[in-house]
Amino acid sequence: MRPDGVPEFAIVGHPNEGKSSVLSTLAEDDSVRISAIPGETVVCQPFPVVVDGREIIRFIDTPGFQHPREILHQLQNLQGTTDDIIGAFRENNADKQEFGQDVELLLPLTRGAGIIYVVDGSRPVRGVDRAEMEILRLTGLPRMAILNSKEDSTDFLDQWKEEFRKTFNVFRVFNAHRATYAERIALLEALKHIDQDWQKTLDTVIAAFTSDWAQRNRSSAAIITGMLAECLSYTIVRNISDGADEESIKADMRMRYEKNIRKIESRAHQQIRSLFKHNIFNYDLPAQSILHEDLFSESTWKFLGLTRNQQIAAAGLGGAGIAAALDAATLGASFGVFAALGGIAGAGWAAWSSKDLARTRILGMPLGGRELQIGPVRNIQFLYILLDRSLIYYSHIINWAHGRRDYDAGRSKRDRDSARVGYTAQWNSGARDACSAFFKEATGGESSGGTDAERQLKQILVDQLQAISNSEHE
Ligand SMILES: Nc1nc2c(ncn2[C@@H]2O[C@H](COP(=O)(O)OP(=O)(O)OP(=O)(O)O)[C@@H](O)[C@H]2O)c(=O)[nH]1
Ligand SMILES: [Mg+2]
Repeated sequence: MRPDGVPEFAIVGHPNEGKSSVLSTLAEDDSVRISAIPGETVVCQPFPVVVDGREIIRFIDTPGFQHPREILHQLQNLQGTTDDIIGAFRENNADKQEFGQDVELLLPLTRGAGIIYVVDGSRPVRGVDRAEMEILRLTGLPRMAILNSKEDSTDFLDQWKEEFRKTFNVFRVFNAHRATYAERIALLEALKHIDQDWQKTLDTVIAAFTSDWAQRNRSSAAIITGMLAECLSYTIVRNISDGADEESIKADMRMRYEKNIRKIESRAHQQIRSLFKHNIFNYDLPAQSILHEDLFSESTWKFLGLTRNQQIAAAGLGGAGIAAALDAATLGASFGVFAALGGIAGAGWAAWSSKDLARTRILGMPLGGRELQIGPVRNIQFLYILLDRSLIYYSHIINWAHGRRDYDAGRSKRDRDSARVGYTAQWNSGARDACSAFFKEATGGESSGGTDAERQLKQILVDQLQAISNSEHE
């Protein structure tokens, strides 16, 4: 622990094992330099974690060990001659160029930093690893080992665990590319046990992490409800003169209408992305994600939002007779029912209206032609689709480990064609009532800010977001 009371952890290990990746994920910092070429990190660099303007924990990125056997040998010789063998080693080798990185990486340990030792658990234990672990043991500092497997192989995990037992009182499997929020918290919980003196401070760190996360979820819920209100109430109005080509004007209005709604949605998603500190890299979503489909595509409307029966109920059609009739009418073509209910295929989800301008006068002159309006949204299914897309986006964002710089294809188990993929189909009738009330307000020209319906929907979202955070990703 540092004199300033901020717990400090040095992330150390062999070159190219994933030290910087682990740090990037733990500190939620995508500015950390990561590379497939060993020797990317050459100097120690602190990465503070700041919550509410206060630094609560600090991780130090360090270069990898270059000469672990030689360091160990020197440290063993220094034992008994001084209390500060690390300091003495650094002094003795300060001007030896080949030890430059070794001297550098040991610096935070002279300040009493806790140690997080990172190894790639998908390869076997070697002699140099044992030398490194022995060096760390000789420092006498609180330490934890992390198995970060770069490949899927688990053949060597037991070997590593056995080795760790000799030198570390705490070790964890932690995947820098796939760790979720829940796994980050679990790692911090484990870190508590490296030293009794650190327990209280780390409890404070965990509490700060958790409440910061809850705050981000509340902000996300507000962003989503705001986006919904904006999209649902959105309208475009245009005056058309007598004899104008109404069909092409309508097509043009529809295009602009959809484009602007896409923009409102995408802006909200980007806001969520930066809330979760993904600032630099614009990762691509997994190849099979339904989010690759356009908001207005048939697949989107088929796989997200309310189930067919829920839609029938929401449309007020009710009754087994109607359901059966629809079934018969749409046999073999499940999409048909969405059209029947004013779904995307019928393009009836947005209201068209027109007003005769013949009697409207400006400065005493009668106006000819008509006023055409598209919007607000008419089909409540659209609300659920926007909700599902936001929730799926949120789930990807929070599970994008910051240390991961690309998506490995084919990871997801979620099979888009075998099941519905949205969240809202699971919502109970209380939640759906809140959605209906919110929809009515937003599309009825009433303000949806600060109303009971808005507050209720926000709370439902906060609970849903927390549930997604606590669940295992795909
Ligand atoms: N698939 C996979 N690759 C990983 C993981 N962790 C690290 N890598 C990759 O391994 C390489 C090295 O990662 P770094 O985090 O830069 O490793 P480092 O230990 O900091 O390396 P130096 O700074 O060079 O000592 C990069 O190409 C990473 O993308 C992981 O959990 N899964
Ligand atoms: Mg590095």
